[in-house]
Amino acid sequence: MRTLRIGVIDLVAQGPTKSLWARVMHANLASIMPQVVAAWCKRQGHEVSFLCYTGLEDLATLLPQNLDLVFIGAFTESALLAYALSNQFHAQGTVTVLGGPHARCYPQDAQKYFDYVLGFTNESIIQEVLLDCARHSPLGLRLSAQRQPTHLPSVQERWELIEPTTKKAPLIKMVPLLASIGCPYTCSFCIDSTVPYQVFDFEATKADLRFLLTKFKRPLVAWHDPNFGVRFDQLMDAIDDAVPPNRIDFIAESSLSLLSEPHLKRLKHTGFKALLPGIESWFDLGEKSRTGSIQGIEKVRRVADHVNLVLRYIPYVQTNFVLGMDGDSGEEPFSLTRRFIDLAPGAFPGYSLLTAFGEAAPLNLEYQRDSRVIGFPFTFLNNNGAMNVKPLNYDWPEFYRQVIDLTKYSFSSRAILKRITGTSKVVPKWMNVVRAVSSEGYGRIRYYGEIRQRLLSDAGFRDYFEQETDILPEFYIDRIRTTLGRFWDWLPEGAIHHNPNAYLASQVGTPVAASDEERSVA
Ligand code: B12
Ligand code: SF4
Repeated sequence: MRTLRIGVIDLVAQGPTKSLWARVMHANLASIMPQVVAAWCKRQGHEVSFLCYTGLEDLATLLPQNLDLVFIGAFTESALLAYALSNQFHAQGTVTVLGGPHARCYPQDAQKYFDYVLGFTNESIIQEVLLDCARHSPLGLRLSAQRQPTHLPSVQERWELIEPTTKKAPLIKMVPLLASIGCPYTCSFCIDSTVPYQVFDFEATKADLRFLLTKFKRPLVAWHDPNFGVRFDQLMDAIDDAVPPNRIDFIAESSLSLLSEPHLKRLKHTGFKALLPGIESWFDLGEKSRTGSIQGIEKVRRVADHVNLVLRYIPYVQTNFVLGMDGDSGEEPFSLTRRFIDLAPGAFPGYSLLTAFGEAAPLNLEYQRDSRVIGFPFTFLNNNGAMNVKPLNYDWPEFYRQVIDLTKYSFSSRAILKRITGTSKVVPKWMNVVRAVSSEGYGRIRYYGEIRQRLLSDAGFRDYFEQETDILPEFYIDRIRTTLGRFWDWLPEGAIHHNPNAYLASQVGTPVAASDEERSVA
């Protein structure tokens, strides 16, 4: 096979930006898989250029002009940038491949703009793409392994890709790692609810951690495991075997059900500094927060006690909530969350608007069957730019009123002050304030306020939310144009729109073209 000139782009940004958040944090949000794909291509002897695009780089000059093939990793919020880039690369004769959350969630749409759209990706899938390396039009090929990969190239092998990315982060420098993949829980809204839990080889994890100790005085590791520590003792034994106590700072997403006091003691001893447990709802998903069938105020008290316990051991805690779930109705879910903020003032509340990401989760089929999914452009599908599921128990202005009140309460001066006193260390205190006064806190209050105002005053805007028209309000088109900057000119015709019910259509046997069928490779 001839040596290919390959580019791999990890899209962290949605377009060019100079924001402070992008400068400080974007490089810390880099994904692992684009590095893995680049390493697999190198193993095959190809010439590989790698770029983590944080929005600050000049994409045109950083990658060679005459690439044979380019891999792009993208979340749905960056999908339109990915489509524009693919279009630009096609114009130069480069074959394009999309992987990552967007490819998994919206494969039918992505096929229109890429030559290959990858689901679960292992080394053989990449080899297959490299061997074929051809334009596929009008629909790209969908390829997926039958399961998630069982091993990944080591940090040492990927170091030449990791190092330039961490260098872009001026203050905090996180290195992402994965000790496991999938999840044994079955939260019906989650992409991992149907992905079997599997642990990577503990010896490989140990080797990665030992290697990082040779590269940083005090490494900061962000575990990307969907649910860290399911096989808690074995994993912690492995970490403790490789790393002296408290020599590496760790961050992880974990469910409260895994965070018992003995586990917390151990996590503290090992060096865990931040945990992000999901609470999601006061009326649903009790198994995640160890509250079983308990709901409402009783659940609030239990969870607040538990989170306060976590805060005694771990300096930074973010509690994640999903707003607008079907189990919620009226004022109560929001007032309960306000109560929780009073009872556990040290935790940073992370809010997501209910979002059905294409075929991510089984629950999305139900929403599509009930015609409740709205085709907001991908740019806004990041858990807060738009809620693309029509709420079951709220009308839109009322829902946004509740969300705005809750956000204001969460980031009021009083709550910020209580959060400062409720956290023990300087960096967490600082992080809590910055996040509250930045786009995440104050910025969202402004944004949601504008949406609500338009819902009340602009009939066309409201009609779009009520699914009475497909005409996308100018407001959204303007924002996409601003977000994409110079890439707007490369956005393929029609890319702003997608079929919000494509998942359902694929399930009920809508006829598909031959190249539309997904081929599974073991
Ligand atoms: C860890 C994680 C994060 C981390 C790390 C993100 C990162 N850059 O990887 C942090 C906390 C930073 C994060 C942030 C966000 N996240 Co997140 N995150 C996850 C989580 C929990 C695990 C994902 C993971 O790494 N799995 C392990 C990998 C190996 O498996 P995988 O993702 O299935 O990938 C496979 C294939 O997709 C493919 N693949 C993946 N990438 C690539 C790239 C290429 C080039 C190729 C060829 C293949 C390929 O290979 C893998 C192996 O088969 C998932 C939820 C979950 N339970 O899975 C959400 C999830 C991915 N996040 C999500 C979202 C929405 C976000 C945010 C937009 C939230 C926000 N508002 O800030 C941001 C976006 C950040 C960004 N732009 O980079 C959504 C994505 C939905 C979508 N279609 O876009 C998910 C699915 C959660 C959800 N709400 O359902 N997230
Ligand atoms: S515990 Fe977390 S990762 Fe696991 S299925 Fe539920 S939401 Fe998904």
